[in-house]
Amino acid sequence: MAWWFGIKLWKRVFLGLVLGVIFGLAVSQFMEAAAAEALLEKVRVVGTVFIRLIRMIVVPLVFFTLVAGIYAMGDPKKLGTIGIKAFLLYIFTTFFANLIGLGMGTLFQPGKGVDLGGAEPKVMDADAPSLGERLLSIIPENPFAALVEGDMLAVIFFALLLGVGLLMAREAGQAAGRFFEAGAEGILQMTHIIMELAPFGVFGLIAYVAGTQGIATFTAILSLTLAVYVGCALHMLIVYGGLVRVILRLPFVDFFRGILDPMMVAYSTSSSSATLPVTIRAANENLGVKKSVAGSVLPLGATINMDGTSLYLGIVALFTAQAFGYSLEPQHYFLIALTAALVSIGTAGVPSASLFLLAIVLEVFDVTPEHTALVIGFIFPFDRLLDMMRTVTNVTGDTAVATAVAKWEGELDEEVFRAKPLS
Ligand code: DAS
Repeated sequence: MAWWFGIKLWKRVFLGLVLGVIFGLAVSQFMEAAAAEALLEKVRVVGTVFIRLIRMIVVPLVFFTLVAGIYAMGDPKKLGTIGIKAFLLYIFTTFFANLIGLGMGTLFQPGKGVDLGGAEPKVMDADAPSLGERLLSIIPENPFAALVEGDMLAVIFFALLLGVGLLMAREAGQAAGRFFEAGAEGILQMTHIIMELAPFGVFGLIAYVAGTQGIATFTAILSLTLAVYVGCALHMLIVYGGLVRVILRLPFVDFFRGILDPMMVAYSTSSSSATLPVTIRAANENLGVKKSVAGSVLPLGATINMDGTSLYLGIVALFTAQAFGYSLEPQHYFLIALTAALVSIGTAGVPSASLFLLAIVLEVFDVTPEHTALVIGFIFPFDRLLDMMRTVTNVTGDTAVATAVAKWEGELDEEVFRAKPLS
């Protein structure tokens, strides 16, 4: 068995992913439907166990690493500069994500000639909170309720303030600061244990998706899938690769090699927040991003920085205009980009979260509620495929911003960045 642990973790996870696709497609091709569904449900259980385990540590991890991260800064003013630099980089990278998204939507014309008439209309839940309500809910009325409900934005807001409070308490805050640092370390170590299950969990998740969605999904929305996959790949290579290589003067390959684990987990779970423990561990242990930055910028990014989502929403908006024949004026493109960026800030880091906020973007060029329901109904069965790629992009963007902020703040250990990842 030692040989198994001798293989790098990301290779084991990748093996799980590839075998999962092969197994899922084989089962759906060669077994009769009911038996195949029953078998895939059983295999999926391993994936569900894995997802529950990493979800279990997300809220305590974010709370402990954020308080410990702020406390490790030693100076509340540092939080300000780190926050401002991170936020400016979020805007900078999202701007390019929107350009690429609208470019892909125009280039691939994914909606041309697509007949959505047969789709089962899907109306989003009318009581979804508006963007304004969502932004106001960042301030928790009861932080313990926010922790229990896993309301990430509220947990982040409270943890930021608590960290600053402990810093201002000086000696009186030391014991608590150390408590949160120890707690964060302990929970991060739990990630190591949980990640040993990743290859099997990813196998179960992907086998189910491949077996139930099958190759047919690709053909049904091939051009939409291609537009999203090519757009996300270009964004990651050019924008994040360019940020790391050209602006930070750091080796491009070492960056992507250092985040293969979180990229695999993001692709398999389609959830930025479920991937967060792996993202924090990889940024800290493989890229040398110190805890003060990894513990503050990454939880924030996993919640409000979603370039893949913004890129995807732009493409789906053009898909809708092409499929139903809405003519777009130049200002519509700008408004689609702006709204997609805002919606991506409000998107939760969970599977298919942004698909149900699509209506906000489609309102920009007065898409009828019927057409909106038809588009969501058409994409929903396949959205997992698109969500996997946009979530990888979201997580990669968070890590690129954390690396940049750490480098600019002198909180990046370049020795570690350039070294081969250990696990
Ligand atoms: N799946 C979301 C995430 O976790 C992104 C989305 O739904 O667009 O990042």
